[in-house]
Amino acid sequence: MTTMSTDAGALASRLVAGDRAALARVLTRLERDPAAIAALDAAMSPHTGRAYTVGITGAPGAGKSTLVGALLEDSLRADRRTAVLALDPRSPLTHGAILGDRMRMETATADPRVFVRSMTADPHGGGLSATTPLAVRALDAAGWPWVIIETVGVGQSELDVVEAAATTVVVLNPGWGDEVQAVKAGLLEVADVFVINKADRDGAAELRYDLERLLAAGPKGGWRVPVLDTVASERRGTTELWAAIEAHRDFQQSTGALSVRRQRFSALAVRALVDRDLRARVAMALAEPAIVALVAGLERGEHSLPAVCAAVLARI
Ligand SMILES: Nc1nc2c(ncn2[C@@H]2O[C@H](COP(=O)(O)OP(=O)(O)OP(=O)(O)O)[C@@H](O)[C@H]2O)c(=O)[nH]1
Ligand SMILES: [Mg+2]
Repeated sequence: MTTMSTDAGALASRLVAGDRAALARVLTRLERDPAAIAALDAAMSPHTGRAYTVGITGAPGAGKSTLVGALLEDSLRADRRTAVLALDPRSPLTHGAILGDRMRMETATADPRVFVRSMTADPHGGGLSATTPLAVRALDAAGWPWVIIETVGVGQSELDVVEAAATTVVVLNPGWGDEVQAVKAGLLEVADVFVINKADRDGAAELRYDLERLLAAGPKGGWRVPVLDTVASERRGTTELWAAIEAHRDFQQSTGALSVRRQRFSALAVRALVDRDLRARVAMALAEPAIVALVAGLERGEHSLPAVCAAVLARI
C-alpha cells in the first residue's frame, strides 16, 4: 500500500511537471485501477482549480468531433493550449465511428500544445463516465488551461456534461425538424452557446429564426446566449466560437457565476464516484448467500420486498 501510494505520488509529480507520458498513464490508471484513484487524486489535488472546461454536446453525427478538431487547429494558431476528453459510447455497434473519430482528432495531437484522450462513457454516466471528473482534475493538475469535453448523444439522460462544464456548447444541424423540439425539452436551459453546424446545408436560417425566437424570452442570468453558424468541416465559424466561449468565461468570472459552476462540478465528481461505489457494493451484497436466500424467499411470499431491500442496505 505504501509503495503503491509512493508510486502514485511520483507519477503525479511528473504529471504536474508537464510530462505527457505521465499524464497518459495517470488517465489510464484512473480508468482501469480504482485502487489507485485515492493516492493519485490526493497528489494532484493541490494543483487543481485553474482549468476552464467547455462541454460540446449534440445529437449523434451533429459534427461534434469535426468541430472539436477545428477548435484544436484554431488553438494551435492562437497558441492556446487545449486538451480534449472525447467520450465514446460503449456500444459495439458504433465502434467503427469511434475509431474514425479518434483518428480524426488524434492527427492534430502530435503537437505538444494540444492533448486528446478518448474515454468510454458509462451506461449510467449521463453521457460521461464515473472517471470523467477525475480525468478533468488530472488535466487541470497537468496545467492544461482549456479542457474540452465531447459527450455522446444528447438525450435527457446525457446532460451530466452540463454539470461538468463551465461553458456548455450545444451543436444543432439545419433541417432536422425535431431539433427545436429538443430545445424546448430542456436544451434551452443548458446551452450557454448554440452552434448551428453544417450551416452549408439548407435550413440554417430557419433554425436560427426558431432558436432566436425561443431565446428572446430573456437573457439567462444576464447572459445573452449566442447562436453561431459553423461549417466545421471547412473550419468556418470556429474562431467566432472560441470568441463566444471566452466571452462567456469572462462574463462568468465577472459575475461570480464561475465559482457556482465549479462547485457544481465538484458535486458531480463526488456523485459520480459515490454512485459507482454504491452500485458495486449492491452487486456484491446481492451475491451474498444470505441475501440470495432472502431473494429466493421473496418469490415464495416469505418476505416483503422492503424487508429484503432493508437487508441489502444493511450490508452496504
Ligand atoms: N456538410 C457538412 N458536413 C459536416 C460538417 N461538420 C461535420 N460534418 C460531417 O458530419 C459527419 C459527422 O461528423 P462527426 O464530427 O463525426 O459528428 P459527431 O457529432 O462527432 O458524431 P458522433 O460522435 O458519432 O455523435 C462527418 O461525415 C463530418 O464530415 C459541416 O459543417 N458541414
Ligand atoms: Mg464524435
